[in-house]
Amino acid sequence: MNRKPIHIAVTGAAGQIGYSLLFRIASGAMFGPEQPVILHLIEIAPALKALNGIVMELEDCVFPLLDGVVPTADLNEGFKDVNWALLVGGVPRKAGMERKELLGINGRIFIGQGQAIQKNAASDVRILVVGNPCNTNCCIAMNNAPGVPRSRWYAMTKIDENRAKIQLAKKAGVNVAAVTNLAVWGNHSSTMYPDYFNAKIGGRPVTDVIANREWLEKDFVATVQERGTAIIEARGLSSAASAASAVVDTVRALTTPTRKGDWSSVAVCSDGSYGIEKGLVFSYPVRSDGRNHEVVQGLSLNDFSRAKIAATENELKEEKSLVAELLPK
Ligand code: NAX
Repeated sequence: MNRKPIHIAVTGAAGQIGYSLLFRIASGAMFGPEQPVILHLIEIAPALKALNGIVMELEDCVFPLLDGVVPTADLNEGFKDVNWALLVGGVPRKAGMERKELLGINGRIFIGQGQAIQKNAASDVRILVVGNPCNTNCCIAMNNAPGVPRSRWYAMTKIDENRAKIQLAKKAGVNVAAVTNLAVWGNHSSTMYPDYFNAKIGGRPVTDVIANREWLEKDFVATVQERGTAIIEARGLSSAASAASAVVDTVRALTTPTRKGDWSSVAVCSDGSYGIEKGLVFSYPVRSDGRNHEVVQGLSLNDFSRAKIAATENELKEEKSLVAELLPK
């Protein structure tokens, strides 16, 4: 094991997602069993005490792949020489807080983080934004770091893909691994569209295996869109372990070659593919060669899919206009 360690920054490291995510990264789940890692754990000052407890627990796990931990509230130190930045931290929406207010509060956080990444990170840095509203937060950070290529910025919708896959697998009575080609389009919000129309089960179109259009268009789409809320209602807390698992899945999907004929969902900066406004951070079906990604082109979309995709694009346009003052001209 003489590989150079990968430096990974995680913001909001003392939060609930952080508590699941850090241990999976340190165990080798993200970059494989041969790859040492150094974790840069970024928090706000009041959370440093709790973060220190997590550092102690990381030490006590004696992970052989964990080559170092940098706990800090200083963005310059936290993002210094990092190869990956996982931007998880943010302020949760409080009772009575308007969406616009949340966009403004969290949006400002992502200005400083984008600037600090540009100033300090390694030249090959890639960034995955998880903290909500993650597409628009990613758009803000990306626009405040013009020196980092736009192809390196991602926002997480893999959790929605995973939620969609398990619903289809359960309905068809198959193992979830049989479900492939599940694209999530648009915003990571209740408007995102899990595309059953292009998805496959055991290599066959979902619409052949589950010949129940009404279930697919209504129950399935609504269940996936509202899964986060259902988990909050049941658990009293938002999804954290499944979110951390989806972060691991996203980074693996981007750093390993995609299986032939399949794809994975992640939000990237739109280049206008499928007629989506350029510059929006929009979830697409994406393939990777292990280093670079490309948006899968030429998928057919029925009228139902087109209407859903237009709705989620409109929401993203509206979010972007609400934070226009945070985007440098
Ligand atoms: P928690 O509230 O448990 O943790 C958030 C952490 O961020 C806290 O420890 C807080 O101190 C820290 N923080 C706040 N401002 C910060 C700043 N400026 N710099 C660094 N750290 C800061 O939330 P958790 O459940 O861990 O969720 C984190 C974020 O993920 C939330 O925004 C949540 O909405 C979002 N999610 C996104 C998902 C996605 O698929 N994109 C799914 C899961 C999750 O809901």
